[in-house]
Amino acid sequence: LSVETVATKPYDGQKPGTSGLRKKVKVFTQANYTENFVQCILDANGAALAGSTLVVGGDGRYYCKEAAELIVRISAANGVAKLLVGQNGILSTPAVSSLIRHNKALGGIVLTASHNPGGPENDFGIKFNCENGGPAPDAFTNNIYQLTTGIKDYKLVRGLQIDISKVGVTTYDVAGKPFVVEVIDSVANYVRHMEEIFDFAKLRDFVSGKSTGKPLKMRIDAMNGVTGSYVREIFLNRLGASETAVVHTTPLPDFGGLHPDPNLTYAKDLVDTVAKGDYDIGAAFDGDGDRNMIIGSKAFFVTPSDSLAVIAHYLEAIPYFQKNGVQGFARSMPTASAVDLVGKKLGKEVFEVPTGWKYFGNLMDDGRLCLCGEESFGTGSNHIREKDGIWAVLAWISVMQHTGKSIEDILKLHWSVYGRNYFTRYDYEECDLEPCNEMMATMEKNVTAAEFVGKSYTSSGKSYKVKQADNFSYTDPVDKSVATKQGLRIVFDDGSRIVMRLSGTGSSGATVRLYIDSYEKENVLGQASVMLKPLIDIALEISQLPKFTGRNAPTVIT
Ligand code: VG1
Ligand code: CO
Repeated sequence: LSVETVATKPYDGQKPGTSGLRKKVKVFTQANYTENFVQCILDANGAALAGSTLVVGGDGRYYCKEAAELIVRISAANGVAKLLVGQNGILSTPAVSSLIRHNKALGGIVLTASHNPGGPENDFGIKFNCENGGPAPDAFTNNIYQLTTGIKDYKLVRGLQIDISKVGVTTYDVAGKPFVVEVIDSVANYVRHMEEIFDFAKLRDFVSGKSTGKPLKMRIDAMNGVTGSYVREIFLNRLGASETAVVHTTPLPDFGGLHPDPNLTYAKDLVDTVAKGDYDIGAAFDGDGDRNMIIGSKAFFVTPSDSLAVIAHYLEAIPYFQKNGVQGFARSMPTASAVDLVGKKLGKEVFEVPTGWKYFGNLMDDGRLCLCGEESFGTGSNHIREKDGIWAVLAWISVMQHTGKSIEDILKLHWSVYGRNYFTRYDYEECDLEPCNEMMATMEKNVTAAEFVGKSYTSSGKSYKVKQADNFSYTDPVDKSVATKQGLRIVFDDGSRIVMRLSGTGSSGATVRLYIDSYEKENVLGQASVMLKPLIDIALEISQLPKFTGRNAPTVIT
C-alpha cells in the first residue's frame, strides 16, 4: 500500500476545549475537517510518533466508526506502527486510558463528545490522550491548535481496507513497512482491570445477597451510551445482578434520543423510577462512561462533591488502596470542598485544580494523588488518568458492603462527623456568546476591584461578607505550568463560595455555569435549594446574569 499526500486548507476554530474538540457532526463531516485535525494530533507528537502504538475508540455515537477508519488510514500513512482499535470503534473513555497504560502506548484518540447529545444533527468530538493515559495537557493541545492554523496537507493510505467489526489482528505493508491493526474486544481489558482493583468475590456475594440474606436492589442506567456493554459484563455476568438491574444497555449512535448526561434533569427516568420503586442504589453514566451519578433509596441524591468525600473516607474498603496506599486527594476548583475535610482528618495533601481532568494527571504521575473528583459527576483514582463512572459505582457498592449501611445513612453519618457542604450548580445552556463574555468581563472588573473585599450582601435575612475574590489561576505543583482565568470566584467570611465560569465543552453559543457552595457544621439535614437560596440570589445580583443572558431560570440545576 502506498502513502498519498493530500492538499488541504486550515479550518478556523479547531481549538480543543476543556476536553477535546467538540462540534456538530456536520462540522466534522466537512471535506478534510476531521482529516486536518487528526493529522495535527499526530504531528503534535513529533518524532515519538514513528513506530509508536496508539489506541483508538469512542463512545459509539454517530460518525465514530467512520472517524475510526479514517484515523487508521491517516495513522498508517504517518509511520505509526500499531493501532489498537475497539471493536466497532467502541471504547469507553476510561477503557482507553486503561489500554494506553497497559500497552505502553504513545497515546490514544478518543472519539466522543461525552455528555453532549449524539446523532447526525448533534455533536461529535475528538480528544487526544497522552502516554500516561490522561487528556493531553494545555501545552499539547495549544500545539495541536497552532498546527491546525497552518496545515497544508495530510497523509493518507487511501487503499487500506479495514473491517473493525471483527476482533483480530491484520498486518499491512505500507510503503515497505509493516503496519498492524489489532481490533480488540471493547470490554475485556477494562473488566480485568476492575477485577484487580475491587474484591469481585465479596461484591458478588453482596450483590447476590449471599452474604446479607437479601440481594442488593440496583438500577444501573447506561443511558444508551458506551457503558452498556461494560455494565452487562460487570454487573450481570461478574457480579450476578438480575437482568432487571440494568437498563438502556445498548450503545446507540444517537443514544436513543437521550441526553446522556447523568444528572437530575437528564437522568430523570432513573430518578423517577428509583423514587417510586424499591431500590438500594441507582446509578447512571454519560455517553463515554467517565461520569457517574449515584442515588440511594427513594432517589436520595448524592452530590458528586459528597461522593468524593465519602469514597475518600472509606478508601480502605477497596483492595487497590490497601495494596498501593493512600496518597493525596484533589478536586476541581468549583467542586465543594467536602473532600478537603476528609484529607485534613486523615493527614493527606489536598489539591485544588482548574476544571478538567487533565489537571490531575501530573500529580498522579508524581505519586501525590490517588483520588480526585469534580462536581460535574466525575470521580476517579490513579488506576487510570480519566474519571471513571463504573469504577465509582463499584467503589460505592464496596462502601455499602463494608459499612452495611444504606446510602442515605452513609451520607448522614458522614455529615455528622464532618459537617455538610451544601452545593448546587446552575447551567444556562446555549446563551449568546457576546453578552456572556461581556457579563464575565464586567463581573471580573467588579469583583477584583479593591473595594469589593469587605463588602456585605444580604438576602432572605442571611448576610455574607466578601473575604476574597479573583479569577482563579493555578500553578501546577509538578511542572510549574500556569493556567489562568479558570473561573471567577468569590469567597465569603464563612467559607461559602460563588463561582462562575463559561463552559469549555459546548459546541455552540455559550453555557454559563454558576456554582454555589456553603458549609454548615451543625445544620446538616436541610434542603440544598432552601439553604442556598440567599446565596443564589446574591450571585444573580452580583453577576447581573438575568440582564446579560435574558434568562430567568437555568436550563439545568444539579
Ligand atoms: C465540563 C465539566 C468538567 C468536565 C468536562 C469534561 O466542562 O464542567 O468538570 O471535566 O465537562 O467532562 P465545562 O468546561 O463544560 O464546564 V466530559 O464527561 O464532557 O469529558
Ligand atoms: Co464524559
